[in-house]
Amino acid sequence: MDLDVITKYSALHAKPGGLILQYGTAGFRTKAEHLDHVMFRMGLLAVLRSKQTKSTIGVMVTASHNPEEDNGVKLVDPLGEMLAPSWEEHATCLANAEEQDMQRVLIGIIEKEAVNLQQDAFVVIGRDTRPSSEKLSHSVIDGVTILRGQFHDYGLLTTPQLHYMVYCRNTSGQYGKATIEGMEMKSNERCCSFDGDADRIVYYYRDADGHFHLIDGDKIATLISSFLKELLLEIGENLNIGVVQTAYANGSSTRYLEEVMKVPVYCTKTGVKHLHHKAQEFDIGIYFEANGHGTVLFSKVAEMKIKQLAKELEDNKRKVAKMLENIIDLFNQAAGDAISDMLVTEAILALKGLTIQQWDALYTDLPNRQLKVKVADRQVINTTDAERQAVTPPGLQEAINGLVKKYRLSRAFVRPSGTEDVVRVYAEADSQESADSLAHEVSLAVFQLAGGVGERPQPGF
Ligand code: 16G
Ligand code: MG
Repeated sequence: MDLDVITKYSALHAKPGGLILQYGTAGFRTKAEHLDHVMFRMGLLAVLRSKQTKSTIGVMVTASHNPEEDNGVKLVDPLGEMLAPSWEEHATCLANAEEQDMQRVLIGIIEKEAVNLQQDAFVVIGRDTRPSSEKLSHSVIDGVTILRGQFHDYGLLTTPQLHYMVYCRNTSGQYGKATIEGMEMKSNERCCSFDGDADRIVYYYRDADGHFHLIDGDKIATLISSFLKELLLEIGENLNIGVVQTAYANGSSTRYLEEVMKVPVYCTKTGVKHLHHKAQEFDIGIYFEANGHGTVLFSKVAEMKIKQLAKELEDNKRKVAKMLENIIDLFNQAAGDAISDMLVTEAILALKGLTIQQWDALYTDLPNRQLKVKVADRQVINTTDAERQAVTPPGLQEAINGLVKKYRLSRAFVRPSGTEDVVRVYAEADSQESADSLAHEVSLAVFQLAGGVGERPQPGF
């Protein structure tokens, strides 16, 4: 061990003089700006602990629930547990040693714990999503490498995942496989995902040939609408159902809802508030964006009627009315809610005995493509007809109409994004090739007529 090299590198992660921190309940935590030296030194300490235990040690950079400006670090012991208390003391001493005392403290730990410096060391590192975490985890890595430890940086990881990785690695895979890929998607198995704040949901599966099938908000709306319509038919109740979509709804879904299921479909501007508002006009308003935002709203009148029927009707009809009454409670009528939508979907699939493949087969999505175009000012694009027609800039809608005519079963529209500084382009057609080519041509029209900036849109995706 070259102590001079360590001292030299330590100075690059210099400790603010006089700063005293404690390895507390869950490691060190304080303002991120005060933690660089702690991270470097915990990298050193993890290597020593790894050498001593002849095991992989974990280092997690996180301050859990603390405010964003804070950060923290904790070490994970060989069986995935928290660091042994005697080493917590070493951690505190090492973190608090002034620069000139660092070497001495380090040697003290090596001697006290009889660390064999010839032993190999391996450290695994994880971090949370705080803006400061990436840089701080690099300081940990600096500490590990300067002591010639090997490492694997998992990047973003939950804390329990890191504990799990350490445990798996130290038990030669007996406890489990040290992998973060999450679940394994077996063929034809039903899967679903939520977005980060759990207000969107999509289902999907991989078929026996390995093809991925996405079951989006449109198909969820279709499943729910058909189920509710069937129940209403069974109890002979003629409540007014409406399905609300946006221009992003796949053309096949709209056609299926209108022509096969015979439910009226309405199109609003993109954004939950627009769909929600429209859905309030019906006894039962089913709204979903293709991207998975959605729920079902029941008017007070509908709710009362269903509750009354659940009391009045008999036998099977009563059961059906009761089922409707229960499903009202399962929906979150305040806003689309991935968890409640999943429970509704699971209940419907179970009650109808439907597999995900049967559900998927209700209709086949038209191939489609979405693209973004950068323009100087996206507000030059104004739309009407629920964003399906561009009113300005002049000539743009005419150009789109001309392009759409070249393809079969085609449709395209453009709109300024409400969340990013781009113009979004959507195109669908009878084949993927056509949808891709139409989207590209429309992008070029936007670029030319709406003040495109940077490179012209290129074909190919
Ligand atoms: C927001 C909207 C979502 C919409 C998306 C469109 C809510 C809660 N979320 O995420 O409904 O689909 O924006 O984004 O309203 P864009 O305007 O960038 O295409
Ligand atoms: Mg969301």
